[in-house]
Amino acid sequence: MDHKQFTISRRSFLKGTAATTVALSMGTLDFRRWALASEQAPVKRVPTLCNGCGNRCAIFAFVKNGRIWRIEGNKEANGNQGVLCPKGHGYLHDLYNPNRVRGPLKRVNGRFEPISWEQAYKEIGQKINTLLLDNSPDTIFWVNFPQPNHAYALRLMHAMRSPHYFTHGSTCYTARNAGWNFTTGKLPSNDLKNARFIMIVGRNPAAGIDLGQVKDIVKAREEGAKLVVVDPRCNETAILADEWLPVKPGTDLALLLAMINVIVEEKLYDADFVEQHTVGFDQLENEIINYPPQWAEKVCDIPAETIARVARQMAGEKPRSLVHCGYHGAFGSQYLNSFQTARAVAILNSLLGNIDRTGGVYFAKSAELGELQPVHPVPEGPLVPKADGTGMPGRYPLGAYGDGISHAIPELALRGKLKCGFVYHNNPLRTNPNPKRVIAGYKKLELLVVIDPFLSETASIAHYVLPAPFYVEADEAVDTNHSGKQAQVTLPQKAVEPVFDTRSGFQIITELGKAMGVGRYFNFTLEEANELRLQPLGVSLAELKAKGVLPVGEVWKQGCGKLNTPSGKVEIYSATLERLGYPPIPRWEAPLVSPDEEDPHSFRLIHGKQANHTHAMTANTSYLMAISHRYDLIRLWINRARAEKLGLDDGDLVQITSLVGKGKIRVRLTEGLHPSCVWLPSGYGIFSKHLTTAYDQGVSYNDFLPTRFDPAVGHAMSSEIIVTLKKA
Ligand SMILES: Nc1nc2c(c(=O)[nH]1)N[C@H]1C(S)=C(S)[C@@H](COP(=O)(O)OP(=O)(O)OC[C@H]3O[C@@H](n4cnc5c(=O)[nH]c(N)nc54)[C@H](O)[C@@H]3O)O[C@H]1N2
Ligand SMILES: Nc1nc2c(c(=O)[nH]1)N[C@H]1C(S)=C(S)[C@@H](COP(=O)(O)OP(=O)(O)OC[C@H]3O[C@@H](n4cnc5c(=O)[nH]c(N)nc54)[C@H](O)[C@@H]3O)O[C@H]1N2
Ligand code: SF4
Ligand SMILES: [Mo]
Repeated sequence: MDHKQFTISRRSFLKGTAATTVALSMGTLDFRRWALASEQAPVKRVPTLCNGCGNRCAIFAFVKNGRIWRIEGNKEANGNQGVLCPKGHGYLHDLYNPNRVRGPLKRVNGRFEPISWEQAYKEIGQKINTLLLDNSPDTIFWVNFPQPNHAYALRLMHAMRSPHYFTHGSTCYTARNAGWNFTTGKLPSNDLKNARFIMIVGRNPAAGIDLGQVKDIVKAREEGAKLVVVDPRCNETAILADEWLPVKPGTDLALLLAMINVIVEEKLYDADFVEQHTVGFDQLENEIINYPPQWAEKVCDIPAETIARVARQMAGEKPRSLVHCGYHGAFGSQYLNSFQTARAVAILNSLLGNIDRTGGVYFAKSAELGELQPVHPVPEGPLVPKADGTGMPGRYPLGAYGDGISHAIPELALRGKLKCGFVYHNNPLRTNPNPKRVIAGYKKLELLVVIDPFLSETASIAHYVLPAPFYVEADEAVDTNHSGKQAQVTLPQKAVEPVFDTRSGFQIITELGKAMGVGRYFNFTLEEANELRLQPLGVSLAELKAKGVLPVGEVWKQGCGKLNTPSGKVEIYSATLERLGYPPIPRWEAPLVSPDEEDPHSFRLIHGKQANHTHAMTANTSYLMAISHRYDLIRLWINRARAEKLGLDDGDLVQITSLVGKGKIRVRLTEGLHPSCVWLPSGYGIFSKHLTTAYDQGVSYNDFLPTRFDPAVGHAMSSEIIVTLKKA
């Protein structure tokens, strides 16, 4: 929607939601009173993890007189290396956001009413048991943002004998992961700091923030490394680069195949590595002759000489040369060819001989937590496979079974396969494609329970909302996400008393287990579970509580060993893919849809992160939204020459229309974008009226994206959108 003037007024900050009930604890929420009382108060420093995004940077929370005062990065952590981003600082203040859910809620005649935790659990448990009298156990599901806490959510689904545990993977990374898994058996990390040459394809760590990666890139650049950024848009990481390659969106595969062509034809590859650690190079040689740079130039719009020059530069620095493993932007879950693009990235790296090498891509050390058994029994587990078809021949055989295809949940609900669900740290109504369809699907459920600190779009239609604590209010399960040259374990810890009537995620999951009749699998406390999980790592919970981050296990050493693929080597040629009916060697595959080149109004809609927002989750954080308004960030990027053909000036309002959606937004004219597309920041378009700061600001790419499933992996293909643009 149109840009509105924005100021953080004390009135809007303190205005609560209609649904909230428990009175504000003014002792904690009134800044002035707190500031006066805390002037002389001692400062407590608590190590914990930021929850402003999935990076979960290690931090210290500084607490004064019961209130969080500021946070600081923990230098020991692999991931953030002592620094924090604006989202982390800004999101912290949502602890005191009056829009928070203040106690359990039940929807009665379309309105939320406060109820006690005990009543909520009792009613949810009874409803599920009644539903299960008529339906099989696999009609229950749980979907969440992947976090260690959720080992217990998976346990809950398994205790209920349902296979239906999902993450957001199908809208984020499943094509990238599958491409790597089918090629090297595992997803590597990037040893950016030690690289001499880095090419990044549609990954933007400077705004799709990864703080450690940005630090490493800066360090490598200081040591003389070259950086090439491939992106239809001159993104924030390109600012650090030697060269920006403005690729036509959806055609990175052509660019990569042509680079492979140059490296193979000119024999610039690491012959020893290829000989010892790969299978299928001969077949690659036969296929790759079809993709010379002159061919690629016509497909991807990067000049043939540039492709050849960059390929030679890259090979010249091998093995301390890498193509970034990717994440979301170009081939996480975007295009029909994303899986093949990820394969091409993996193969190009292997030709550089850089797999598990310093300055290349390496298999980071990640902590392997212990199990709860034999002390606590393992649930019997599901009786049938997932209904979404992940990992099944004939359905989505390349999909990740553990993640499932969460954007299929609405379809499964509409078909009556799912009847009852739990949504935890996930907001499918806003983060899944095609909201009308998602709303129809989730509304069809006979029971929807949402666990969230806020009344998100999804929470707004739930039967029950269980208020999650804000991250600094609760102790949770030990975390392992700070992988690196040496594995680390980390601990999300409570720094302040809960402001509202919330319970920890761990407590909610285990208490739901008890209410749902499977309490025998949840007879442990968080403390006991955390201790059991740390046991094989040789570190104590007490030590972890004090430090926040602890290194565990051996330090990584370079050298490619036996890989976790059927051949034990890099599978340039994959017999598994051949057996499943997919190209065993990457070959060109066009994106599913393309804009009409004859129509000046037709564009591909692409999107991406801005540094001050996480998904659509922080749009309601007033400090972060203030940055958006201050710098006029809620705008659609459009190539200047194309905008002028449509009679558009900078800041004009346009109408965007796709097969499934319509919306209005102001434009930003730029030379820094490929002319075939428009680019939308992905952090806006909140339509939950309970989120008073974010409501009705901007639009979301999901508004325009039809419900699609990549035929092999099942991901959302979230940049396969053609829109028409008209001046509004
Ligand atoms: N600020 C911020 N940081 C985040 C997050 C966040 O929401 N906000 N989320 C975290 C999460 S969950 C993720 S998955 C990562 C995502 O991190 P990234 O993968 O870096 O995320 P994006 O910004 O979606 O995409 C990166 C770039 O891909 C470009 N792109 C789009 N289409 C194409 C294409 O066809 N080809 C090429 N070459 N480039 C293309 C976009 O213009 C964008 O600049 O960020 C993490 N960090
Ligand atoms: N519109 C839009 N859609 C997207 C993206 C985007 O940038 N914009 N990005 C895509 C990508 S890369 C990803 S990874 C997915 C992510 O999408 P989702 O997995 O849906 O995650 P988020 O949007 O980050 O957060 C969802 C909800 O978690 C709640 N939450 C925050 N902290 C907690 C907590 O501690 N406990 C609990 N229980 N809840 C909490 C937030 O209030 C929010 O309502 O979305 C994909 N789809
Ligand atoms: S990147 Fe920023 S928001 Fe994400 S965890 Fe780190 S500090 Fe928090
Ligand atoms: Mo993501």
